[in-house]
Amino acid sequence: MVVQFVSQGQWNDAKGPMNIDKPSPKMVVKPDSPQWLKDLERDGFVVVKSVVPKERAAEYARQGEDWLEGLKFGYKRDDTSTWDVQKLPKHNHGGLYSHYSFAHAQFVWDAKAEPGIVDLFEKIWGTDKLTVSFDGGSLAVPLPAEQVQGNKAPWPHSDQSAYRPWTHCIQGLLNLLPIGREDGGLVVMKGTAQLFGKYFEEHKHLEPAEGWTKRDGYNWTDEQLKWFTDRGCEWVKPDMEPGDFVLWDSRTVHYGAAPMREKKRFAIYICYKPDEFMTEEQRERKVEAFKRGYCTSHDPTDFVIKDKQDANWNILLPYGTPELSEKTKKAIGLVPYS
Ligand SMILES: O=C(O)CCC(=O)C(=O)O
Ligand SMILES: [Fe+2]
Repeated sequence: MVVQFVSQGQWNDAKGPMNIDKPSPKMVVKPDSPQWLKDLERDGFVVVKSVVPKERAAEYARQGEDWLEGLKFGYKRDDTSTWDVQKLPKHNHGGLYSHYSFAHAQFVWDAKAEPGIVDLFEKIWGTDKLTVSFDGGSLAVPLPAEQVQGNKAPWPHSDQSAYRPWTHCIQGLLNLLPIGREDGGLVVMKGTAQLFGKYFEEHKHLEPAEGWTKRDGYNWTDEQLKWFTDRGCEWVKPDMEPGDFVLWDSRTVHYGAAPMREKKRFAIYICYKPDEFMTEEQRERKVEAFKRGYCTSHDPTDFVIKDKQDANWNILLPYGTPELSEKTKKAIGLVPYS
């Protein structure tokens, strides 16, 4: 079979890989489930403290610095004069990396294989047969506002199509550096996941002639967000320590705030879903994407390849191929679940 790659640039293509009619997995929440899982279901997000030991998370942050410096654009971790967009590899939103095979760096795979993290997703989905995403991460150093997409303005979005108003994907990120309310980091609007479907139901008249986008993404305007705040939703910017893990329903309105002050913000995006929801075609694409060193969107099953993976400025697998455990190889699709 010839593996078809559909890149993010083609997300709006109705024939894209979004498989709107495909079934979605269900979260397994019972009366005796852990509190964090009940909170995730109720609020659309949750911060789980100390999922990874602090020292190990701090080590991933150091390895993130090695990764940035090792690409030799001129950035030096301790020299603020090099904290400049010209001296950093190409990224989005002030430090979001989805090129240079970020997803396949050894430290990223080591983080994705952290037992505490895998355990969270096993509890969410009630299975240990999971498939993993190749999404990127944030190695955001403080940059002048004019060097950051949108001058560091919020970019509120959901990572799900209006045609999928139910739970379809739970996203996650491992936080690597201490961050407070005023620093860069994930900002979420609590309560929006549960109202996502109602919003589109009540606003059918706003549906464009060509329909809502079928890509798993939706950018919100301030005016639209007022509808949510009028119904009790509120912005939350959690304080986080290295090793804390945030989970959020892809319907939840969120964005990654760029560092506003002197502190860096490092995080690795990590997402697992039940393997049984992946088609054979998706598995073949995923394995091929792994071999090529491509980064994908966050959804481990209905993923798209990030734009411009084969651009002449991009370097695939700059540090070689990662070493993986048997369990991770299964989550990639390299080794079958028996
Ligand atoms: O950087 C962040 O915290 C958020 C990035 C984001 O929107 C995502 O991973 O879906
Ligand atoms: Fe997002």
